[in-house]
Amino acid sequence: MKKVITYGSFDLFHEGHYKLLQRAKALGDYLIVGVTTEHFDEMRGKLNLVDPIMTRIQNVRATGFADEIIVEDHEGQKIEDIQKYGIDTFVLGSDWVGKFDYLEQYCKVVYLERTPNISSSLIRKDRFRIIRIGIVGTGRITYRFFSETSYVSGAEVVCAYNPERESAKEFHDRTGLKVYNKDYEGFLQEVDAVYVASPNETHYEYVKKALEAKKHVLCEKPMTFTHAEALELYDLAKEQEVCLMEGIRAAYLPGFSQMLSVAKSGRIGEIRDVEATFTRIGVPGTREMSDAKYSGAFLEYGSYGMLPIFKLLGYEYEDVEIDSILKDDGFDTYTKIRFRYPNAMATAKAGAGVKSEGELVVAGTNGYILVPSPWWIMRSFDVRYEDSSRVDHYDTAIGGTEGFRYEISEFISKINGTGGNDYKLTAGESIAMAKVVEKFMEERKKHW
Ligand code: C2G
Repeated sequence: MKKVITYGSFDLFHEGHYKLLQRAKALGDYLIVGVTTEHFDEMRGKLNLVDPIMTRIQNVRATGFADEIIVEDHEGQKIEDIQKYGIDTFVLGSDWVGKFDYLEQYCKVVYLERTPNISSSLIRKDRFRIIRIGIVGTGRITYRFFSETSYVSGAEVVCAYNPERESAKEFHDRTGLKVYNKDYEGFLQEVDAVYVASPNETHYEYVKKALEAKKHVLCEKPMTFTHAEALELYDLAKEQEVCLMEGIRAAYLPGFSQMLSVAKSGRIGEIRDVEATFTRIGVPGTREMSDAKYSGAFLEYGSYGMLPIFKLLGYEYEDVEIDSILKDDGFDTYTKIRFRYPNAMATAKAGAGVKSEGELVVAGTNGYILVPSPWWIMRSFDVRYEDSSRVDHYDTAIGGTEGFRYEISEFISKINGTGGNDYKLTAGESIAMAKVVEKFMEERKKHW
């Protein structure tokens, strides 16, 4: 008898799950399905689960494909199960390609093609539904977005759009997803929400069209180059009753929220200064290292620095000054943005092709907060005082390498109306950033 095993959360049970179980069963005579516990999902960093384990087990059972259902509750259990049950084939969907190759020493490992565009037939239409996401642009970041979505229950990337044929083909070859070349409207019809990660100068148009088609939008920063455009897009989103979110990843990390609440609790007294640095030496020739018109240090990384400043001091500053070191063609390799508030100062430093310590320091009248580099992937921070022997240390775990999944999870909970207010990054903060972006663009224009 040939035994097959597969695992999953099987939350919001849908067609993709059904087809996977069906094909897994067909690979042998006896199928064992491991359903994850809430605790295990939390441990492996899977976010947004809705159904309790009993419901998820019942849904798997109802397919009739599973001969036996077990519970997966700890790391390393897959190896134990394979040996315990005498498994011949381990099966998982193609979103996990390569991740379980290490099991090949115990049994055959098969990755089955994921069901690319899950239809609504099996999707619950009541409380929550699966949000079908389309990706606009197919650059490097979108591969990470795609794989991190596997860790967010209730979200599925179903297709992509990119007019550049080569990049589109590569994305299709690597993910199996349908990629639209021309028909943006047709692409929009297939999805509930879009993630816009196209070149900066195209964000506004893509976002606007998506909002007009009543699609929820998560857009990479900077969303627009002008204050008026940002206002217009947020107004449009409101009118169309859809979510619009700017993708400044650091804003959505659990550690960032914790740091903000410690800073605002009065522990360090009154805040007098915020200094945030984000620098990167990227690959020469890439857009973020060479596009003098729509990229550079400020446009790529400036929003990160403005984030803690606006969160901690608000955006009613008295004055802002932007100072850049420009190359001959106008590309800013290093930019400092200085804000003056009635009782505080703040500086955001951004570098593209310049490297500095990527830390965040919040200075107060009783002490200071130090977030070590890279502060935008916040894993820990210290509260320090005049007495240098006193240090309060905070550790905050994040799932995945950069915490992309928290941003996606926030997007999904907002769409489902479970995310509460948009306090993590408000429309007001995002619009205020656009105002600074506009000032930067205006000043740089003078260079030409
Ligand atoms: N799946 C699919 N098509 C989809 C969505 C999911 O084929 N459109 C597959 C997944 O690849 C996985 C199974 O359905 O093999 C269950 O998916 P999830 O419930 O999302 O579980 P997952 O997080 O993939 O669990 O130990 C747990 C496993 O490692 C993976």
